[in-house]
Amino acid sequence: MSTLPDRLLSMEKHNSIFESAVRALPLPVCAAFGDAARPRPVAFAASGRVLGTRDGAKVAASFPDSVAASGNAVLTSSGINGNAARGRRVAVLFSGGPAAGGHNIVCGLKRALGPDNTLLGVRRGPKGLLEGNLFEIGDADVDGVINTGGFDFLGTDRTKIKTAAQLGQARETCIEHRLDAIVIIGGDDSNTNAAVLAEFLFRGVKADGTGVQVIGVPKTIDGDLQIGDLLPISFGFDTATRIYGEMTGNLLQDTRSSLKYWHFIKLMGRSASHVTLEVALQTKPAITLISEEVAEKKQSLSFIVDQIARIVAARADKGINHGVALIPEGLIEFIPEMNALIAELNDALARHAAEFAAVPDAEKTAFAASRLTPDNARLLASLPAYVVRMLLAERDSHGNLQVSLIPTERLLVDMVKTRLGEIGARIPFAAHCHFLGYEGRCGAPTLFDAAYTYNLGLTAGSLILDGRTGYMATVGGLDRGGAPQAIPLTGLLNIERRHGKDEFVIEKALVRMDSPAMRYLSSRRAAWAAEDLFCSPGPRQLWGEAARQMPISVALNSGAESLEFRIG
Ligand code: FBP
Repeated sequence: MSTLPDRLLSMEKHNSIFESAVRALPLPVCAAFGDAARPRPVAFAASGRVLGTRDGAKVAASFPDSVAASGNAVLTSSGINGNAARGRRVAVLFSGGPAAGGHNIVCGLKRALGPDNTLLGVRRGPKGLLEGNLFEIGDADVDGVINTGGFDFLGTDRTKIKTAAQLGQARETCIEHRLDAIVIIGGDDSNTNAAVLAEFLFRGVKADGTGVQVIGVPKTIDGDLQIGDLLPISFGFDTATRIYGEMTGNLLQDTRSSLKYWHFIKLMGRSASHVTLEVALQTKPAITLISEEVAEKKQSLSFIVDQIARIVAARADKGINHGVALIPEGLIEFIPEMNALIAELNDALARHAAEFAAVPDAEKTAFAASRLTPDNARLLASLPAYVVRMLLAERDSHGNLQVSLIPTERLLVDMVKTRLGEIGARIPFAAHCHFLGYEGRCGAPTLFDAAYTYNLGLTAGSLILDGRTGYMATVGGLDRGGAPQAIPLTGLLNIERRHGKDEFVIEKALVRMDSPAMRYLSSRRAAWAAEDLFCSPGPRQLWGEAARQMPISVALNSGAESLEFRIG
């Protein structure tokens, strides 16, 4: 009989009671794949729906092989593939920030490929592909990671495969490892990369002159990779928002229990506010800022502070000296005057990079200010040192400001405090700041994400065995049983000016003011500010009624009749 210390020892390396239990969790599959216990790959046919963008002609000129092959037609399943390819060697990689459910894509892919094909994992993301860092994935490997969170099985990174040299390296890896296909699991940029790679590898890689297939899979907790009804949400969003929702709910419960604190919570999502919107819909806090609304209504920093101070004061009048404010991570870049300042700073710092690096720390702010227009220099001088430090900090590998490092929540608390002082009345305002970000990216997937990603893996594998390339694997009809489908990547590309250059991109989907989810928030926000109407979504569940919930914003925006998702 084993002792308790033995039992504890046996739980090391991903064998907690929970992890062991979730590995046995059965996953539903779309009816198209047949029996859930032995899903089979499907074949695809054009659905009659053709995609096009405003830059379609330029896309066709730069991606001739891909566009000629797909005709930019969306594909849907035409039934079990009785003629599925065999002997294929397929590589899979993660790209960008982690998102819950990634491991299940690898599992679904392995199941779809079956014993007649070989699945290889690429370690450390796109960089690993360039370096040829691959290993064969066995059945035991996928059994060990199914339904677990994180990307740690393979690792990830943010390398973009863009230059001729990088494309050449990727081709070398394909030749060295005799690859027939690559699956790239990533966000908007990574799927753009997948389109570029699909075109580059379309032909002439193998000795017989044929190419290597490339399939993208849509990932990001930020929720900013959406394509109408074809892709209502990327995977990882549900898990992240449920984790933040639980934590926000707990804080709301604390505010009403201890009756003395405000909590300003910044939520991850560097460009879009989908995460913040979803957490607001789940928890109903007193204040929710939405970056896209701030930009659209051209709200200044001072206006935002005023609005918050007014709500704090009105609640204080009723004896409510507590509350929660939700703040999107990317807010600062959406405030018009801050956006102008950041844009000018980006240019100035890039132009004077060497000089700036040589300037002593104490003189960096003055140096930067001297390179700005008077308005921007004044704005920079008005900001607290802890914000200025981050505004001047090193850009990320793509030249972007690292917004997650800017303590916007602290800036707002400090400014609201000052504004309340100016109002005159002695309004109690004790505030704590939080940043909920990394906590949500690697949690064990919700049932929604676990089932969704397993089916995405089955879809990606099916596309490969059906000989397709240049598509994004998706699953449609998530409230109606689910159906495998494929979106031609070239049908999503547009041209955007980035860092002074025209680039093909898949545009980020921002929160739209006229979306049903945003309209719902707008209709309830005043009531949630006036009194405590919050609710606590609780911990995410994998069994029972609460397990079957899909994101509220996704249900609202897709016109679903309930919050229940249905796959299989
Ligand atoms: P992806 O777009 O790659 O999915 O990553 C999104 C994100 O989680 C953002 O919300 C956040 O700003 C960023 O990653 C942080 O990235 P890093 O891991 O590089 O700190």
